[in-house]
Amino acid sequence: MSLTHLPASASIEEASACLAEHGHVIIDSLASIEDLDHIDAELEPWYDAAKFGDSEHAGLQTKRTGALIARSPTARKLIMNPLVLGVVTKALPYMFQLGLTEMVSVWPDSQPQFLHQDQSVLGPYPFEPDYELMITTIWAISEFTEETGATRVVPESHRLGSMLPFSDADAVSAEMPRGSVLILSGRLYHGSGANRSKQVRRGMTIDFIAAWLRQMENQFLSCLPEITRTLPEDLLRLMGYQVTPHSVGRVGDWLDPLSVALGGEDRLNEALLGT
Ligand SMILES: O=C(O)CCC(=O)C(=O)O
Ligand SMILES: [Fe+2]
Repeated sequence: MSLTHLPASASIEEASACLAEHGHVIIDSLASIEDLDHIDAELEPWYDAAKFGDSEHAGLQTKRTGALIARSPTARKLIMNPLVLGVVTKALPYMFQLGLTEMVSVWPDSQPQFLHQDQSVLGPYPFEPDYELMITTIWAISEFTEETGATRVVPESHRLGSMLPFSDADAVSAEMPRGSVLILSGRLYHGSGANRSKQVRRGMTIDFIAAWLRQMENQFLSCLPEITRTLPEDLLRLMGYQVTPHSVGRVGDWLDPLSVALGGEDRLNEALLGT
């Protein structure tokens, strides 16, 4: 079975239809090579500093670098990509937020990661097989081929339920050129491949989750206040500085977290203590 690719000119409706039907869609060459090179340069100091995973699930030959909003201004641009956000808006219509920003660097001689659903990080709840809570996006910062350890995907597995034991033979490698993005349902089984090449494979994972869920990477503390105050409001809302239509996320006396965050410590003092 082959995976579904669309060109960068695809519409939100086309990409959303593929995601709903197949549980995934790949948008080829959506980001410019220049942006990818900037991301690599901005994150270079953090790449080697990261430790290898301490379990087979995390990947014994895999390094994970988080806090990408704080560390990489160019990553913010990819996070705010209008086509991707349009697709996520359709998949998670009752408001969503960032759940995780993480560069996944799969080093040579790695083992394949076990096939899993990303929504399993939320815990072993009896999730409805048809209800979407999470959309994962994986940007190919380096080239994704079967040899470099491209993410492996079990097509159509998003409606089959949780905790299923898929085998390597069920999975297809998401081969894609640099700058492409693989968009996955949080219910779709997938895992990184074995890197048999000589280069490190870099995939930038950006997860989006329903706005009422707890973030895997706490966005409020993963970005320093002095950086937070320089960010555009739409990115801040995505980080969680927003109130859901049912008023989850408010501060103190029904205040909007965005105004409190942008106002700094003085605004917080005034809002909470009246001083
Ligand atoms: O980087 C990849 O290819 C996928 C990693 C992954 O699925 C995960 O760690 O949850
Ligand atoms: Fe995953």
